[in-house]
Parts: sequence; structure tokens; C-alpha cells
Amino acid sequence: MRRLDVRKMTCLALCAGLLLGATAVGASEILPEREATMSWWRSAKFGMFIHWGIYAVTGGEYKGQTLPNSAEWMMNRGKIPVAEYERLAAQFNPVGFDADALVSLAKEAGMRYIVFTAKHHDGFSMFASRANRFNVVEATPFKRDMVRELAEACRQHGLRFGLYDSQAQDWYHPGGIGNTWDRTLKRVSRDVYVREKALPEVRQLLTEYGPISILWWDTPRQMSKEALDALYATRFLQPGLIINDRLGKDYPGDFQTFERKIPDNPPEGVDWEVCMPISDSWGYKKSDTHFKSSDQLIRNLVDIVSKGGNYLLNVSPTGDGTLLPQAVDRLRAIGNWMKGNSEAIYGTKASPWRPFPWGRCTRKDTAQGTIIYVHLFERPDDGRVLLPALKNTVREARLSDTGESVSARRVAAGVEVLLPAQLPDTVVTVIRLDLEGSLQVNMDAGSSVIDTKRRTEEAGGNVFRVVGQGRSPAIYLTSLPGNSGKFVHPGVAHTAATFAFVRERIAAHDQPWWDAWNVLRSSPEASLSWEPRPRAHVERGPSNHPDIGSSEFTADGLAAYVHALCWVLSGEEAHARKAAEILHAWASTLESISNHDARLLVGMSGYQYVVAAEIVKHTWNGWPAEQQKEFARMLREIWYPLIKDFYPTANGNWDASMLQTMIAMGVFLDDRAMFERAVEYFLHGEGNGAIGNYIWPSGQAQESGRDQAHTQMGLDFLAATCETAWIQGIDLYKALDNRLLKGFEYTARYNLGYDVPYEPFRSYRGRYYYQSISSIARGRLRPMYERVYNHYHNRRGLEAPYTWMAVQQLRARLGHRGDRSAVTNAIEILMYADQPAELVPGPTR
Ligand code: FHN
Repeated sequence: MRRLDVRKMTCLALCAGLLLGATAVGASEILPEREATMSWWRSAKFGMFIHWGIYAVTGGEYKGQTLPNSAEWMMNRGKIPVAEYERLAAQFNPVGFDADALVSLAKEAGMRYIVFTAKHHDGFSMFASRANRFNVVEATPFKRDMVRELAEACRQHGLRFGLYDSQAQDWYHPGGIGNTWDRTLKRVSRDVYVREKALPEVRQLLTEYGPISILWWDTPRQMSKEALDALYATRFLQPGLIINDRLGKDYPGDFQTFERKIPDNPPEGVDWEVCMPISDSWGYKKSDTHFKSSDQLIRNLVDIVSKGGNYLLNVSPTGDGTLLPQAVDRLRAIGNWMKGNSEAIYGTKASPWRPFPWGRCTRKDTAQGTIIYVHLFERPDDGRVLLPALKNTVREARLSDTGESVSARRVAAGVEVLLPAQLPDTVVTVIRLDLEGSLQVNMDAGSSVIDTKRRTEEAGGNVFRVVGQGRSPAIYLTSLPGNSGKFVHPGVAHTAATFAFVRERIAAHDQPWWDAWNVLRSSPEASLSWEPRPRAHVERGPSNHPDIGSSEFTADGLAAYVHALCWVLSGEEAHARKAAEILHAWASTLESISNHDARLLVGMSGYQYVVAAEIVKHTWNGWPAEQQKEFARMLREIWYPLIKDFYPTANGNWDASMLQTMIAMGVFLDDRAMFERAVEYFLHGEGNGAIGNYIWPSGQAQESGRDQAHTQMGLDFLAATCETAWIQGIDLYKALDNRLLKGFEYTARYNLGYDVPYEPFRSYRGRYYYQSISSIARGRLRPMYERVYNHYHNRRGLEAPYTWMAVQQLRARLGHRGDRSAVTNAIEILMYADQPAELVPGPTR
């Protein structure tokens, strides 16, 4: 935008304070100057978010009670009337507040900008608002203008300063959105609220506090176009002001926001930022002791920056104006790390590769060539890391912190860095590679395998693959065990070693296996008189209405699985025959599965058929080859077309169900591409069932706000996917820092009756929005915890206290009459309880 236009818009913005008639300004109109405006923000990478308000007086407690959600939601969650909430202001006297100290601390941590909550949803203004007497200067004994003090301190210390404003929600003003509980409010329209309060406050903030670099809108809501246009136009009151994307859907802003969660597939070609509280709550909450570790915070920063985003880390001053020591310590620890490594953060660009299991990369393009920063979270056992498909010559390689040299060389598959015997920094060690010329990563590799045989030798048995991705391809690296890509059989859900182990436990009448075995054996599904009820055309409508053969399909799948287990654990061939009979009955009859829930049905129940088929095929020689072929044909021709594209916008248990079946089918059919499709979607899929979309870092799941039954289903299916992958040498369990475990811990904890934090959750493409955690089906534990406890605790030695409690409850429930999930509980205990760590070895690295 040219200068003249800026002046025009400034004038427009000023007028907008009186009229709500300002014209909308599309983002495209300001594009020419946008690059210059964004450049400091892009290079800054790290900022401090500060949530602070009068709720800090009680630390988010109301009448001595801890309320759900973050503390700044106290007024809403406690349904506190305005007149009562107002009285808190009289107690707000944070004499320990020292803007200079806080800004210095942010600077010490390596943060380059600050965003402060000038006005949050409660309607209290943390500055001397002329439009709202409910403000820190007029309504509190403290009487100091926080915005002014922070703005001044930022200027002194050279940090950029930004302001947060809740433009739509205001629980104090009678025209603000959100206060549904205080009947004494004499309602006025939203436009009146914008005219009387929102707009004048934003105008004041942007004109009376010196340079403001960011305006951080929050919680867009339905408002008139005039109101939104007027609010939007205020951006021209400050030259170079950057705004986020939360004013409204027609106002995309300068950068996209992600909350709490680091995206696995960050948006391409747009600027973005992840905001995240340092503990659970945004505002200071007495009961919140869940501080993220400094290691985690440093790795979060690296992860985000490696994907091209910024990290806005939130801190929460207490009622006395200071930060808790836990927060201060963490900020200092980050600062210490930044001292030696900040060059690998500031001014860098996204990595050309997808995340590696061992760490991340960032990059700089300079006049002298290209710099790649290799951020190591862990040292692979063979002491090497490969930067796949990298073609540049390495001029120099050294530790970024100490400058010590490191060895790096070109190999056929890319550039290989040989690591020191011990990484000097156990959190993140950074190696700087100076490369000749501009970056050359040969993405033409597409989905091709890079000389796997040679690479296998070089990597001591591990096969590395490079896969192209999307329009501007990134690549990821997986390691497979040194078996030249062959699958382990039987290798869906269980292995031969597991069968041998369980057989021994049963023979010795050891618990809990012995009881579980007896429950399984005496179940109706284990009866040799079970008669399959196949149909040519199955229909499953929404929520199983209509149910034309769908329940029979499900019941027969479970029966096939039970018979396969009975055979392999007892050696009684009649069970193998029965399993094969059920599989064949369906394979020779089924022609179609249709209606709304068709793919969900294949996802949920197809899995059991495939586990049964895998066991029968690889442990019994009586299943006729022709029948096996027919079964395989059913999988490929009828099931696979239904599930191959998943259902990204549905609740995540749909995708998850299809993942478990698809990965199982890949193994059974020896179809590497099918198997990989599931692995890829689990890690990087766009929909709700991909690991990072289904489970947030806090452990909250996409369906936690829906009900506990579906949440557990989704988790169960993801666990089944991980187990088959593990058997085949790929560790999906550890994806995103053991994200699956976090989901299990969170869900077990809530279902066992404990409180958990919850953030409103919008699903992929916004189809579902769950505002609070749902207690529907709370406490009804699904038999799914043994397998996950076995993996994380028995194999990996990690703590999983809530998962363990769930395991104990489910063991205690084994065989209870009237328990609809008696058989699946028995299978879970029998096949996954207390296994020795090495029983199913998993990936070789
Ligand atoms: O409701 C708010 C919440 O209190 C907090 O301010 C976060 C920060 O991004 N934004 C809203 C939820 O999206």
C-alpha cells in the first residue's frame, strides 16, 4: 500500500470510532508492504504471551472452588454476576509487578516480542481505558497502567510490543458476547458494544502507547460486517502493525494462529504462530502445577521453528504481580540454551525435511551459501544422522555452541553427519553445516527408494526411505529393520513369540492369563457351533441405522478372531477350521458394503477378520490356497476402496479405525504400499485421526468433548495401528514424544474420576467444536489399556500411572456377568499383559 493509501485508511479508522460504516479492506490491498512489515516477525521466532487480569487475585478459584478451564475463564465458569466480579478489582494490588524485570526476563529467555492481554473476555481493561471505568487505573488500589509500563519497558529493552484484545466476547458490557448467566444485565446490541467500548479502546491502545507491533484479536464471533470492518480498519492507526487471523473468517490477518498444538502439517506459504501456555492455564491458576519441562519447551521451540513458525509462549503473573519460580526457572533455562544456539533459531527458515526421529533442522540462505542447523534431540545408536537427498558439498561442520569440528560427508543417499560419542547438550545439541551454494535437495526422488540395498549396508542394516510430499515437498525418514522390506508373519497384532509366551502362562495356570483364557474359551464366540451369517450386500447407515447385516459382520469378525486365538493357544484344530470357515463364508458371499457408515464398519470390524486371517494363514496349513485368495480379493476389491481415502473431516475414530484395518491388510497382503499409506496417514494425515490431530500434547483427544466411549474407541484403534507397526519395525508409538501415551493417560485419568484440563477443540476444517469435556460414558473403561501399558511401561520403562490404574480395574472386571465387552477384555489381558520387554523386539533403532 502506498503512503497516501495509509493516510486514507488512517482517516477511515478514526472515523470508524463514530460510525460503524468503514469499508472493508482486503488483505490483498496491503500486500506490497507486507513483506517489509513481516520481516522482523519472521526472523524473531520467539515471543512472550502474558495473560493477566483480576482473576489472578484468587488464582482462578471461586468461593474456594477450583473451576474447570483456564483461570481467565473464572467469571464464565463460576457464572459470577457482574456486580460480584467487579468487587475483585478492589483486591487487585500486584505491588510486586515490575515491567522492567519481566521484559528483561523475556529478553534473557531469547524472546523478541511480547503480547499482553490489554482486555480479555471478562471485560476488565489492564490500562487506563477511557471507554471502560472497570479498568486497572480507576477500579483497583494499584492504579498503575500496565500497558504503559510494559510498552515502555519493551522500548527500553528493544523488544517489540503487541496487545491482545478480546474484540467480541465481553462478559461485563451488556452488548458484549458471552455472558449468558447474569440476568441483571440490561442487554444492548453488539454494535453498541463495539461503538462504546471495543472500538474506542482499540483506538486508544493504538494511538496513545507509542509503537505497537502486533494486535492479537481473539475468539471471533458473529458480529455485523460494519462492526468488523471498523475494527479491522484500526490496523492502519499504526504503521507496520501486524494482526493475527482471529478477527473473523473474512479477515485472514497477517499470520495464522495455532493454539497449544504444534501442527504436524503446517500451512504452506503463510506465516503462522503457535501460542501455548507454559503450564496448563493461560491465566494464573493456583491449582495448576503442570509446568512443561524446560527440555520440552526448548524442543517445542526447535520443532516449531524447524517447520517455519513462531512460538508465543505464555506466562501468567500471579495476584502479586510476579511470576512463579517454576516459570522463571524455565525461561532462564531456555535462555541458557539460546545463548549458545540462538543463531540456529533467529532468522532461519523451515527445514526442507519433515521431522526426523532424532531431531529437527533449520536453515539459512546466505550470500556465501547455505547453512543447515542440525538439532539433535537424541543420538542414534550408530552415531550418525543422514540428511537425505542433500546434494551440496559440505564446507564445514561444527558444534554451534562450542565451535568444535564435527565430521560430515557426502554419501550416496545425501549428507551424513558423524556424531561425537556423547552429545554435549542432552536437550538439543546443534551442529552447524556450512554448505556450498544454494540448497539442493533432490526431491525428484519422489516416492522412490534411494538405493535401499547400498544404504542398508551403510546404515548397518537399516533401510532408509525418502518420500516426496505435497506441492513443495518435504521429506521424512523412517527406519525399517534390516529385513529388506519383508514383513514379519504372523505379524498383525501378535507374533509367534507372543503365542508361545501366552501358551506357557496358560500351561502354568499363571494369572492373569489363566482366568482370561477361561473367559475367552467359555465365551459364545468360542463355541464350535458358531454359525457365520454372511450377506452379499451389507448396509450400515448413520449410527448403524439401517443395520442390514452390519451387526452380523461385526459379530462374525470377533468370532473368527476368538477361534484363531483358541487354535493357536490350545492347538485344537477344530478352532482353526472354524476360523477359516467364518473367513471364507464372508469372502465367498460379500459383494458390497454400503450406506453412510460403510467405511467405519470396515475400519472397526475388518481389523478382527484380518488378525484372524493372519494367524490362520501363518500357523495352520489347512486353509486352502483358493480360499486365501478369495479372502485377499475381498480385502482388495471390496474393503480397500472404501477405506483408502479415510474420512478426514469425520470424528477421528473413523480415520483411526481405518488405520488399524489398513495397516493390518498391508501386512496380510504383503502390500508395502498399503502398509505405508497407513503409516504416512498416522504420522502426517490431514484428518482428525492422524496422531497429532487426534491427540493434543496435553493428552486431550479430539473427541474428549464428545463422549468418552468414542474417545476411547479412537485411542484403541490408534494403539492397534501402533502395535502392528511396531511388530513390523516402525515405532509409531513414539511419534510426537509418545503422544499416544499422553492420550491414554489423560483419558484414563478423566475416566477414573480425576480432573483434567480442557481446551475448546475445533476439529479438522471446523466440522466439530467441543467446548468442554464430556462426561457422557465417563468411567466406562474400554478394554484397551493393557497393550499400551505393556508397550510404554514394560518395553520402554516409562511411567503410565493412570493407564496402570485402568488396567487394574479392567483386570478386576474380567468375566463379570453382563459385561458386554467380556470377550475383548479377555483378549486384551491374555495377549498383552505383563510381557517381557524383549518379547516383541520392534524397531532395531
Ligand atoms: O478463550 C481464550 C483463552 O482464554 C486464551 O486467551 C487463548 C489464547 O489463545 N485464546 C482463547 C481461546 O482460543
